[in-house]
Amino acid sequence: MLDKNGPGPRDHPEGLGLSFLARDLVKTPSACQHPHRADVMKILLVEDSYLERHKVGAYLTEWGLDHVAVGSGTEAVKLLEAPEPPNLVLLDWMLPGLDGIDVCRRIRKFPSGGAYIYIVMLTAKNRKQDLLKAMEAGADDYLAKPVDPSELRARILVGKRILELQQSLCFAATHDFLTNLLNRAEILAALQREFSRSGREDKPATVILADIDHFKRVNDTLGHAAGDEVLKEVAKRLKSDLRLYDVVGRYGGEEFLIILPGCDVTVGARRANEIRNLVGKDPIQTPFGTTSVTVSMGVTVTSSTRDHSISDFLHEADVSMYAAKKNGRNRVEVFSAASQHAGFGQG
Ligand code: GH3
Ligand code: MG
Ligand code: MG
Ligand code: MG
Repeated sequence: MLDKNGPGPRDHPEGLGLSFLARDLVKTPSACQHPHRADVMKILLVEDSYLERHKVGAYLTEWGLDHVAVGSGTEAVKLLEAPEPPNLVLLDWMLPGLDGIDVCRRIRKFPSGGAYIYIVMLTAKNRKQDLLKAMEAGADDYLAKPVDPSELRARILVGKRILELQQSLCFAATHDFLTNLLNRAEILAALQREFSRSGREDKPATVILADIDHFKRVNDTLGHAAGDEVLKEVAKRLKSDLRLYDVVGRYGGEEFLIILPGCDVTVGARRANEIRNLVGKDPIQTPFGTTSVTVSMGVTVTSSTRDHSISDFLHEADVSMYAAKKNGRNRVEVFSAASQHAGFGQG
């Protein structure tokens, strides 16, 4: 257990807090991770009484639950506003400074788009009007103190189930069902975010539009089901060459959009060519037969000095991708404002 407030050197808030925050620095492109791969539940215990915090923390440790503990509402809000926050909060009502109700209200005002935070209020108060107040402030459940371990465990089980359900729904709403890549709306949202960020920080981002060559032939010769398998494998290969902050999504039927933050046009074109090579290198085996596919790619780069919107960059990537088709397929073309296109041939 990470107790950020307990006494003694092992419980020093900075030391223990750091490892938690360092782990949180690993960002994901979307708030919704694949439900099977995600750490479904991370618990935050907010309790100002050291004895109570220690007691509840000991239960959580005994049940093998990933958790961190703090002793004030202010610390809780700070942790919840950091990247990859805990998603189930056991929240004491009476706290110094920000109390449990204040924390609830703050959590519910967080910008939408983050993962849902499930709140269980822990309190000695048990009058009906208090319950209503907690629920109105945004609490999902309520547990009377002193905490009974069986009741606590039951409440946590319900919370876990709700969080799993929420994550499945969130993943389904933001990802393509066939390839598990980001869907069109999400990759466009990621492009918008990256475009704003690259403008703010004055750093380029490479945008790549990749289209499978002669994909219709795969469907025509091996069947639509084989085509689906090929799309899944191409998606896997596209993803396998990306860094932590790169994003890829299914833009259309057999078209994919890749965003490489921080890559200028030279690096972006080189990386596009590496990805292109990787996709076409090995044949793809499907239960319906083996085939090989290649991709044509159009590359452009965002820049704060050009008066462009994201649809302009998408248009540039599209124009370049069509130039790659025209120039023989299985190649990368880079958009250039001066000549419209500069070639980046087969490798
Ligand atoms: P080009 O090299 O010019 O891109 O040729 P192409 O055959 O890839 O392009 P075209 O636009 O003629 O055909 C795209 C094909 O992709 C047609 C469509 O049936 C197929 N397709 C789109 N989405 C899916 C899908 O989800 N599954 C399968 N199996 N096929 C799909
Ligand atoms: Mg208290
Ligand atoms: Mg196409
Ligand atoms: Mg195609």
